[in-house]
Amino acid sequence: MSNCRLYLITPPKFELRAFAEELKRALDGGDVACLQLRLKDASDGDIMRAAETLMPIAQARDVAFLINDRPDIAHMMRADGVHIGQDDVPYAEAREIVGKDAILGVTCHNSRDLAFAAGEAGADYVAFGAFFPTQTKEAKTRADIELLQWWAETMTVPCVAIGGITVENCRPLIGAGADFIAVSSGVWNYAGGPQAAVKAFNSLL
Ligand code: TZP
Ligand code: MG
Repeated sequence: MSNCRLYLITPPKFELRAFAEELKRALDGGDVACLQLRLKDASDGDIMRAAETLMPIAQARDVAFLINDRPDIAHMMRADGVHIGQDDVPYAEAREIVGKDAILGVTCHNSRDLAFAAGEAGADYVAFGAFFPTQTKEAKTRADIELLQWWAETMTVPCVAIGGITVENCRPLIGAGADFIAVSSGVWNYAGGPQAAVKAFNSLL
C-alpha cells in the first residue's frame, strides 16, 4: 500500500443537480482526499451555487473541498482550501485572503524553481503536470516521472500529479512517490462509471 491518495477534480461543466448525485456515488466508491471545484468559465454566482451544493456532500464524507483559482470565493464560502495557478492571485495574497489554516496548493507545471518557491512560501502542496495528454485543459507543460520522483525523495512538501491520469496509467506516478493523483476525466468518463473508477483507483493506491 502506498501513501498516495486520490484528488478529485470536478468536470469542466455540469448540471448541478445531476452532478451532485453523481458526486455522492463517486465519493462513496472509496477514499478521496479532496475535491477541487474547477469551473473555468462560470460566473461567481455559479461557482458559489455549486460550492453551496457540493461542499456539504464532500465534507460529510471527510473529503476536503477546494476551489480552483479563487481565494476570495473559497474564503467567502468557507471552503477547506484553494488551488492557484501561476496566473492567479500570487501566493502571499491568496494566503492573506484564505488565512493560515486553509489548504493552499499551487500549480508548478514542470518546474523545480516554481515548486521550490511555492514550498518556501508555505504552500500545502505543489502540483506537477501534465503527466499525460489531457482533453480537460490546454496543458502548458508536460512533466516527467523523474521530476516527481526527485521531489518526493528530496522535499517534504506534498506533491500532486495531474494531467490525463487514468486507472490504466497511474501506477508509475504512485510508484514515483506522488502524494496525490489529481484526476478529472479519468473518473467522470470512466467506462464503468465514476464510482467504479474511484474503487479501481483505490485498489491501486
Ligand atoms: N492541469 C494540468 S492538466 C489538468 C489541469 C487542471 C486537467 C486535469 O484533468 P484530467 O481530465 O484528469 O486530465
Ligand atoms: Mg488557475
